[in-house]
Order: sequence, then C-alpha cells, then structure tokens
Amino acid sequence: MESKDKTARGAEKTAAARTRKRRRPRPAEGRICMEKTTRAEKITVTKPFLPPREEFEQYVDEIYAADWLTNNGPLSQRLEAELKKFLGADNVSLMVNGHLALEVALKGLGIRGEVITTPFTFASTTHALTLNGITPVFCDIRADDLTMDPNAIEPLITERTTAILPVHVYGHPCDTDKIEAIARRHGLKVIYDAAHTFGVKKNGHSLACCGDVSMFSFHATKLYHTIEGGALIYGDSALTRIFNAYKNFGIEGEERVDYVGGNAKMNEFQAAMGLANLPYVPALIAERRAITELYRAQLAGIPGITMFYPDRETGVEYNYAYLPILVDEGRFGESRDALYEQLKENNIFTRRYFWPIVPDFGCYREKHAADALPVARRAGAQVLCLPIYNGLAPEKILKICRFIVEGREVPVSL
Ligand code: T4K
Repeated sequence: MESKDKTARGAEKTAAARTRKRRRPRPAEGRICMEKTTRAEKITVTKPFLPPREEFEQYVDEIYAADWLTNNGPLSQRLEAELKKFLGADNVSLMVNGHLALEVALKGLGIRGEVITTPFTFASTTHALTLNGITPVFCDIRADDLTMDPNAIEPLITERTTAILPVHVYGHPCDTDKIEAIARRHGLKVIYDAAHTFGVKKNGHSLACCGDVSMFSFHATKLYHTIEGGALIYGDSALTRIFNAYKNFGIEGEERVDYVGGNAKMNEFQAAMGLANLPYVPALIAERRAITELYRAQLAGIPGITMFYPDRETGVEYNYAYLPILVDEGRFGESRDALYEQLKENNIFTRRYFWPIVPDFGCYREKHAADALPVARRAGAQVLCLPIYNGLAPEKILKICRFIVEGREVPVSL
C-alpha cells in the first residue's frame, strides 16, 4: 500500500516537473496584465449594438402617431415583411422572445412524446420541451463544431420519438442534410434552435430555412436584436394560422378560440428596434469577422487552445456571433476555470457557455446525470466564450490575447 502511494506521488512529481510553472501575474504585479481598469472599462462577453438614436426615434414617433402598441401592429407587420426579404424566407412569425417562439413551434407542430436534442445548449432549448410535457432525449455532439452528432441520433429513436431539436450552436451549422435524411426515414419533424444563427447562410440561403421550422432569438445579447424578441421561420404557409393563434391565446377571431395558446406577441417598440437595427446587420457581421480574425491570428497554434473555423466549411457564410475556445488543461498548463477566474480579476468577463451541460442541471440531474455524453461533457468542461461585440477595440483584443498567451504555464516538452 505504502509503495503504491509512493509510486503515485512520484508520478505526480514527474508530471509537475514536466510543466515549467509560469505563474500568471496578479493585477497588482503589473507585468502583462492590464492596468486595473475602472468598472466602466470592464470588458463583458458581449454588449448590445444600438442604432443611432434618431433612427430608432423615427419609428417611435410612428408608434405615438398610430396609438398602436402591440397585437400585430403596423411596425411588426413591416418587420415581418423586411425579415422575409432579408432572409429569403417564405414565412416569418415574430414572437416576444426566442424561448416562447420555441414553445409555439412545439405546440403548433403538435410535438409530444420524446424529442432528440442536444445537451450542449442554453437552458431554454430543453426547458421548452419539458414545459410542454415532452421528454428530452440527449444526443451527443461532434467534437469539431459542437453541434448534434448525426451518427448518434438513430440509436436513440423509439416509438415515442416525434421530432429532432438540434441547435446551430454559436451559429455553427448542424449537418442539416444528414439530420433531415434521418428525420425523413423515421417520419420525424425537425425544429432547429437557430437562436445564434441570424445572418448565417449555407449555399446562399439563410440557415433558418432548413427543417420544418427554425427559431431565432432577437435578445439584446444577439448579433441582431429587438431588445427581447424572436421569430419562427418556416416553409409551410399553413402553419401561419396555427402559430399566430398559439402566440395570441389561441384566439382566431372574436368568437373563435380553437387552440390553448399563451401570449408570445412582439410589441411595437421591439419591432421599432428591429427595423432600426436591420440595415446594420451586414456591417456588424463584417466588423465581427475582423475581430474574429484578430483573435485567431493571436491565438492560433497555442498548445491546448482550440479555436473553431466553421466558416471554412464550403458554402457557409458565418455571422461571427460568438468566440468560443476550448481550453485543454493538460496541454495548456492550467484549467479553463483558472483562466476564467484570472481574466475576471482583470475585469475581463468571459462566459462558460454552456456549462454545466443541461443534463447536469439540478432539475435534470436525477434522470440524466449518467447519460453517456462524453464529447458534450468534455466541451462543457473546456469551453470559454471570449468577448466579442461591435465596437470592441483591437487594443483590448490584443490585451486579452496577451494575457491568455503569456500568462499561461508552458509545458517544457514544447
Ligand atoms: N436557445 C439558445 C441556444 C439560446 O442561446 C437562447 C438564449 C435561447 C434559446 C432563448 O432565447 P431568448 O428567449 O433569450 O430570446 C444570455 C441571453 O439572455 C440569452 O438570450 C442567450 N440565449 C444566452 C446565451 O445569453 P445570460 O444569462 O448569459 O445573460 P446576461 O444577462 O448574463 O448577459 C450576458 C452579458 O451580456 C453580460 O455579461 C453583459 C451583457 N449585456 C447583457 C444585457 C442583457 C449587456 O451588455 N447589455 C444588456 O442589456 O443569457
């Protein structure tokens, strides 16, 4: 027993010796870390874009003139029409937020039983299922883009399965061809959580035109926003009546209520922000692309840091919505959480989207903690989303990257 302990201790020492520790300087020590910034200078993971105030106010003036604030008002109708054009979509139904849009999609398509979905997402995706009495069945993800692994779907299909709910996480396109071929073979619906995907195109078409229906989030933290907001994009025009009813208490006329719906309507101030923001989207994407390229140039080739290049996939025009990296502790020399904390001490507020992964949430753990999801669990333990937003100055990006690169431990073998 004693000799076993000694062996273990020896192995630990050797592993430690292999890594030359270069302690990341604390803020007070000054070396590469940022000057202690004031609260106003803190760098957050994202920051909303706001259009010039007078452009927003022009729409607000229209609201005041029309005395019409919500319930499918003129600005909402105009925004729906503009989005159809912008996306090249057959149908767009605006919603008060992305989460309720997802719930309306599930209700409108009559989804029940079990739905195969990803464990690597924001709480909303899974909660939308659970809140509608549907059982989430978690399918592992692919290591190269963190979207649902199509090769892992079929073994999860049972006679209770009615749909697949994948997420184009960070705007990385899922393998829509394979997923939809599986769905066709088994008679399943496909609903994409496209919350991160506004502006992404595949083969010249909006990614949101895939599947039976796609959901956008237009939350303030998104590349394109309506303060809070969301939308459903779909091909089958017959769904318009049903989706519009479900977002308005099931009401279809003064004397007609055929569905048990809630309230998911976008209001006119949200639509005003959406109309004011829309013309800026191409410029916002171009600026974020430059930010992403700067990060990539600075962080490329750093041992233990994985960056993603989904836009190098043929035919994909990306939106650069998020800047996720994976931190492999063994090769990088310190853990993702240590890096997260140290950045935070230096007023850089990154986020661990998405950790813990959904099956490890308190509300799902009992049933799902033992689910075999090795890729999702590893990604959850390693992911760190770095700051990216319009107006993020290059000097700040360089500082963040220098902090990540120079402050880390350097493995001697490299
Ligand atoms: N599906 C997926 C895959 C999603 O990611 C989301 C939402 C949904 C569905 C549901 O869509 P919505 O119903 O939300 O439309 C944020 C967003 O609130 C959430 O919309 C988003 N995903 C998620 C990924 O991020 P939190 O809890 O991280 O938000 P919060 O308040 O901590 O904000 C993050 C950072 O943004 C802060 O560090 C500061 C900055 N910020 C935030 C707001 C609201 C600002 O600078 N200004 C602001 O006004 O969830």
